[in-house]
Amino acid sequence: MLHKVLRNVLLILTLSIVYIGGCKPPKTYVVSNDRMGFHNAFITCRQYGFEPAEIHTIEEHIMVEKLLKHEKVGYEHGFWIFATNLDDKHSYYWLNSGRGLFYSNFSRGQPDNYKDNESCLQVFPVSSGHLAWNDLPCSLKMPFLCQHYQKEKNQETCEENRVSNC
Ligand SMILES: [Ca+2]
Repeated sequence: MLHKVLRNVLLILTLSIVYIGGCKPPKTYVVSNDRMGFHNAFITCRQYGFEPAEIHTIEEHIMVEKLLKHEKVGYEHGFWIFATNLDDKHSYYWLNSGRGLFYSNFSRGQPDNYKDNESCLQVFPVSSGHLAWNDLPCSLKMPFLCQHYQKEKNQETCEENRVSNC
């Protein structure tokens, strides 16, 4: 009986790994150096044919760090990422997907809602090679990040695996 339960648990774990590691197409981030407010930037990502960028994991945060080579430190050298708390001042969420911030990487003391006027998130250089998150007024004009999912050559196979395995 116990063996049967353990075998079923292992099967579920294995299928979860297939789904996460094998079926999800890789995400790529894209930088736009056009400076605009948060909402215009959000729309512009879509006009480019991309999604507004979201950072859901430490691995994705590191991807962004590798992408944004920088020499200068400070929030004025940051990029919009698309989380906001405009709906609920106590809770940030990703505007495109509607997901909560299950992962975050805020700079020390942030988000501070400075002058009760900060509801949109940026990622900015805090030291050489490292980025952190900060809340800012949504009207500030800043470069921004978009994202897209790469379609792999074997995506049809991947879709078939998802139907049969997941
Ligand atoms: Ca802030």
